[in-house]
Amino acid sequence: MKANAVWIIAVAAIVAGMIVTSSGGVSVSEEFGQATAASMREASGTVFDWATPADWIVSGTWTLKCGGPCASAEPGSIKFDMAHTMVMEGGNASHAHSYKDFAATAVATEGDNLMINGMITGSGPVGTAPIKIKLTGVGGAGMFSFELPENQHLMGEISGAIVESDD
Ligand SMILES: [Cu+2]
Repeated sequence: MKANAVWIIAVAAIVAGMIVTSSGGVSVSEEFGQATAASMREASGTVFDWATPADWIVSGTWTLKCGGPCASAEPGSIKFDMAHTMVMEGGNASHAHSYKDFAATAVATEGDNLMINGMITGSGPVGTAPIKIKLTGVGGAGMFSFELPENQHLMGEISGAIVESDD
């Protein structure tokens, strides 16, 4: 009986050690594949916000691919795509915009935030315009926003979420 008890304690100790070792080595950020503002190479997510001057509901998706860490990427290697619908309260005047030919001019990081400025061409009355893209809280419950500061069709900062980000 005594020998069996020792054997059981020894096995239990080994199993407990294996459990501690296997769970102790993986950090939460690695397990979920989330990037930091400094290491992030690509991200994608949603746009969902109100826009002025009319009461437009803007809803869509975006994708950012930097071909390396965005924070240190050459502006020429940064690809950004976006498409969204615009619909007035009550479901009127529904239409869509797609964007192409993004050309980054500046990239900056500040803590968990990543800012990219550039030019983009949006379909319809958006046209070719400067765009400011902001990813805040990269690595956590991150937010996305864009602004077309010189555009009259889609005014103000339009927000959304970072759904996925990868190193
Ligand atoms: Cu529109």
